[in-house]
Order: sequence, then C-alpha cells, then structure tokens
Amino acid sequence: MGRANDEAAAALQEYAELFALNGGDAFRVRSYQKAAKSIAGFPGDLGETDVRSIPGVGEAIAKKVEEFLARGSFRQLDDLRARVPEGVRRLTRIPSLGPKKALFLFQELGIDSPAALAEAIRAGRLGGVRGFGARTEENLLKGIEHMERSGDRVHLGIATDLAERVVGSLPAERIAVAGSLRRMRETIGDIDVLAVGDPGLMDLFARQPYVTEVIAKGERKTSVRTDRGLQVDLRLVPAESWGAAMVYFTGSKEHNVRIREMAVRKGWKLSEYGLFDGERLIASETEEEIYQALGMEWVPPALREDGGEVEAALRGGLPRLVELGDLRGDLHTHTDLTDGIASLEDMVAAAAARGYSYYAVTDHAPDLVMQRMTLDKALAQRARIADLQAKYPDMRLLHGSELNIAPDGSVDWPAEVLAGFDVCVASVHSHFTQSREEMTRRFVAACENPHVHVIGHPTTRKIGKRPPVDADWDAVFRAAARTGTIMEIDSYPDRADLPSDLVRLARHHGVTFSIDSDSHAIPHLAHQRFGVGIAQRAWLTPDDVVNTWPLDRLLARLGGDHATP
Ligand code: DGT
Ligand code: CA
Ligand code: CA
Ligand code: ZN
Repeated sequence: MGRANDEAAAALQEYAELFALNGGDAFRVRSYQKAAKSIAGFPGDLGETDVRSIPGVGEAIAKKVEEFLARGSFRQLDDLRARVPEGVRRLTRIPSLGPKKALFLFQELGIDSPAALAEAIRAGRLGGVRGFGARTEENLLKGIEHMERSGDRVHLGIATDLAERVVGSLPAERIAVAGSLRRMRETIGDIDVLAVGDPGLMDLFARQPYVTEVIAKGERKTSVRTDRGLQVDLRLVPAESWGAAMVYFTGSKEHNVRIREMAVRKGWKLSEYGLFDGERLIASETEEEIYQALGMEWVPPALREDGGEVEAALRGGLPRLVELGDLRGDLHTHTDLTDGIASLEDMVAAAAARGYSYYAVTDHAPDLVMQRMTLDKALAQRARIADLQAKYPDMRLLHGSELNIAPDGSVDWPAEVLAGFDVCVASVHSHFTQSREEMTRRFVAACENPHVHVIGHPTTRKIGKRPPVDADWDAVFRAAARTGTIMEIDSYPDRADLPSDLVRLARHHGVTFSIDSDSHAIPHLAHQRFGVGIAQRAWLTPDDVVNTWPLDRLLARLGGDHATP
C-alpha cells in the first residue's frame, strides 16, 4: 500500500471530522468518510492513479486529494483547522462524545480540551446542562481517563509502517528493529533501530523527510521525532556485538534483568557489548550464542517479558509458537455489501492470491441498522459465492455473517436462518457501558447459542479511542471452553482484540482462537501478521488456532452439514 494513500485518507478523514464539528451536512460528512476509506483501501499507488477512478471519489473530492498530493494539505482543510482549536477536536475523540456536543461545550461553556471537560465535570459545572446526566458524566470521565492513560503510545500498525520506512531509507550494512516493536507489543512508545554501518548514517537519518525534529544527535545514538509524532532512536553498534546489542535493546527490561542475573550467577557479566568472563569475551555476535552460553534456548522476542519464558528456556521447554505461515485462512472479512470497500469477487481473488485453503465472507447482519443488510441480500450473496466457488478449486469459500450481540445476549435472525451460514461471528457493536454482570451474561448467552461459532473482537476496545468493555473474563472464557466457542484475535491493529494478556488467560481455560483480519479492504488481509504477534505473546501454538487447522478439522469444529456452497 502506498504511503500517499494513507496520508491522503487521513487528511480526508480529518476534514470529515472538522466538517461535522462545524455542523456540516451529514450526507457530505459520510461521503468524505467513504472516500477516505476507499483511498486507504485502494491497492494501487495514489501518485500513479487518476483519483477519479477510485470508487466514491467524485470531482470535488478529487480536487482536494490532488491539492493534498501536491502540497500536503488542501485549502478547505486549512480553513477548518484554523477555525477549530485542536483541543476541541480532541474532545470528539472521547468515547460517547459526538461533534454536536463537543461544539456545544466549546461555544456555551468554553470547554476547549478533554482535560478542561474532566475538570468541569469534577467541579459540577455540567450539573443541569441538558444531555449530561450523572451516568453520561461518569462515562465521559472514564473515556477521558482512558485517553490519558494511552498517552502518546501508538498502535502496532502505525509503528510498523514508520519502522519499515526508516529501515528502507538507510543503506546500512545491517539494520533491524529492536524494542517493543520487535516484541510485537500492541502499543509502542518509541521505535528502536540498530544498525551496523559508517557514522555518515546518522546525518542521513537526521535529514530524512519523515523527521520533524532532531532531539539528540551523537556518534552512537540519534533520536528524532517523526511526522507520526513517534520518536525513533537509531543506534550504531559494532558488527561483532550485534547479537548482544539486539538482546539488550529488544528487552524487555524485565527479561534483561532476569538473564543478566543468570550471567552473574555464573560469575559473568552481560552487557550490550557481549557476555564476558572478566576480560574474556564468551559470546556477542549472535543472540543464539548468548542464550546458549547461558544454558538456554533462544527466546522468541514476543516472549521476552519475564512471563515464564526464562524458566522454560532453561529446561528446553519453549513452545513452538504459531507463525504467519501456519495460517490457512481467514474467518472474518467484509465486502462492499456492507461496510467493506472491495467487491466480493476482488476480496476472494486477493484471498486466493495469499494461498488460503479457506476463506469466510462475514458481512454485517441486519441489527447494525446503518449497514442496511437484509436476508434477501445475504441469500443473494450466498448464491454469488456458490458461483464463484467453481473458479477456486483449491480454496473453500465459506458464507458467514458477523452477527450483533444484543444487550440480552441474543443475535440477529432466527435459528433456521443462522443454520444456513457456514460460520457465524458474533460481536458487540452497541451498549458498550453495560455493567460487568450484564456484560458477562451477554457474552455467556452468545457463547451458549449453538449457531455462534466465534466471538468477534471480544473487548471491543479501540486503542486510543474506546476502552474495553467490562466483563468477568474468567466466566466468559469458561463458557467459551465449555461450549467450544472460538475467541477471536482481531488483527486490525487499532483493535488488537483480544489483547495478549486475555488470550493467555483464555488459553488457561481451554479456549481455542481464530486469528482474523476483520478486513474491510484488500490491504487489510495482511494485518493477520499483527494478530500472530498477539498470539505469540500469549504463547499460542498452531494447535490453539483453528485457522491453522486443515479444512476438514475446521469444518468439523464449525458443525452443521456445510452443504453450501
Ligand atoms: P516502549 O518504547 O515503551 O514501547 O518499550 P521498549 O521496550 O521499546 O522500551 P525502550 O524504548 O525504553 O527501551 C528499549 C529496550 O532497551 C528495552 O526493552 C530494554 C532496553 N533498556 C532500555 N533501558 C534499559 C535499562 O535501564 N535497563 C535495562 N536492563 N534495559 C534497558
Ligand atoms: Ca521502544
Ligand atoms: Ca527507545
Ligand atoms: Zn465488528
């Protein structure tokens, strides 16, 4: 995916937000949002395409995009940016606070940031204001606290994009990412890059177009701020201590403390330069040599959190972690029948190109009203899938749906309709603030529904935007294990849902998982690599993940007769 696509899409999305915030016509807001999605999901490079050929992009939007490509912004965006303070825009990012209310708070009460809103609520200044009851105030406060806690960390998708740009821009003898990004943490504080090469690399790095500020520049380490807000540290390391530097800067700090203790116990010293016995170098060139000298197996980066991996590596008992290459399919994807932007035919062709043995199409179900799904549309899609199947003898197409779990735990459509689908993913898309008891009952009921195979993006969190729902996860996972309900690892990087700590908990209860892309466009199919990171951090093996299984085993698990297509 070309970077220009993402940036133009982000600008249009921002414009849509600002336009809505200024009371702009809802229809036009939606058309900007739709165009933004289309552009983000467009597989070709924007710079080499006539923008007008992208679905959803008319003349007016095309002009804005062209101006953006030429100079990094467009006039209407500049105008609105000038009119709305940044803090007011951040107000709209508080979960449950829409643009109308945000503008009202700013114009009537002078509240111009999330912090100012929190203060106003705590001081009781919103008491009696229409539309701001006690329950609303409480939810707003929770949302603001969540935003503050996630702070400046970004999700893995943003960090990975930027890291690939950095690595690709520097002609080093050797270069690799370390830190939390190599460990595939779901959020990243800053990016750590190690390189072997000549000192001129530092100057070259500081001059890159993605650099907005040079924070510190030395011979061994340069730190910059980038256009994504994220800091990148580049360290030059001697070729002969590459392995030691990778171990040290990959971390985590907790893991490093443990293995340094192991070295000390042997009377040795472990640093970023190597493993030493006094002056004598024991190992430094590769990570494998260092772990081996310490009497351990090499530890995959995703496990380096002092979560039992040191003990396991010492007794040679590390798991065979699931890898991207183990996945044989995807069980949660959308098309333009609902909110995806690519056609069924294009999504299926892209899936086949990835070499899948099976692929499920799971467009939204009717209770998500704005998607305008109907049974007729679903059945027509099923017929198209049956036709399409003939073209793909090596990939089984599964017709599914992403159902909505209602507040009482029920889902869309009667049982006889549900029975006609090969796979049903059921997700929470509304009523996020139910009490812990209600939410737990809701999930348990969904697990107990014999037609529900998979619980989609279970916590519903969106990193930096929406906190996870509150549920007794032990109880939910017990129900999932008992009923054979699969828990999803939604790989979409701003969801990363389930998060790895809950995956690990679920696994203890005997739950199985599917690593899904939740794609709404062709490039999203590749997001599964982020889901694999989550699974690895939770110690999952291929056997724990149903979409590594051969088709027959998967179908047996999904039950039903699978007459379609
Ligand atoms: P982040 O950036 O917050 O997402 O997390 P990390 O793990 O990338 O942390 P960062 O960037 O502060 O440091 C990168 C690695 O360098 C870290 O995982 C371990 C190592 N490191 C940094 N400072 C220390 C330290 O004071 N002691 C030890 N043992 N290791 C350190
Ligand atoms: Ca870092
Ligand atoms: Ca760092
Ligand atoms: Zn969903």
